[in-house]
Amino acid sequence: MTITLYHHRGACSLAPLVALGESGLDYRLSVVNLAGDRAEYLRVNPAGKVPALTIGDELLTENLAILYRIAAMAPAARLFPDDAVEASRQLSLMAWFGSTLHILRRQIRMPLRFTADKEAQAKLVADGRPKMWDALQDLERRLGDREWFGGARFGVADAYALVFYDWGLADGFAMAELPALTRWKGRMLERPAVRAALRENAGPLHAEVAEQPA
Ligand SMILES: N[C@@H](CCC(=O)N[C@@H](CS)C(=O)NCC(=O)O)C(=O)O
Repeated sequence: MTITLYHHRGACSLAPLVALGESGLDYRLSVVNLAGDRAEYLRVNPAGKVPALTIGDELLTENLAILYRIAAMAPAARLFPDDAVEASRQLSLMAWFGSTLHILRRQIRMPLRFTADKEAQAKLVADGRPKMWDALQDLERRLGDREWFGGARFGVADAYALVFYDWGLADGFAMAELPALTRWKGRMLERPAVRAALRENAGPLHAEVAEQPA
């Protein structure tokens, strides 16, 4: 069955791109340009958002579900815990990524999604930036002294967290002031699949790996 990931460079679809690389699964990458004509992509995913994963004729959307599915399709890669307690903690973390970090990012980068009122948009951005910084500091605390968001080993939660680290850099937050995340980012960039995914992306981490040998 053909697996295809639909990705927009610089978008949250970086997470499944990293996860697919780590999984060892065979997949096709389809890079879409959400800033351009979406007509063709809307035939694949009528919601028009990325990521989308197609598995044969099936369309799967939402990062949380896509990451879980990639891990389930590649059990040997051990990208998601088998243990129910640890699995529930990972789901809690990734649900927070989607419900809080991602929505704050939308607030500060796409306030038009919330209101057409220009003054209200400026207020959303101004109010959202300190909240985003608080959330990034929370991300730092959640990692704490663990090596990986995935727990004892790298997992799909790490692939997802990389999106918010990269966006933090892109949005001018002082990521270097977050020591645990900075060390984790160094470990992430040592992984060949992470570097390969970042080469297909856009943004600060893309620029960092683009200069390095594969
Ligand atoms: N909850 C969805 C969010 C997907 C999402 O909003 N993706 C953004 C890119 S990061 C997108 O496609 N934006 C285009 C749009 O909203 O039109 C998920 O986690 O997969």
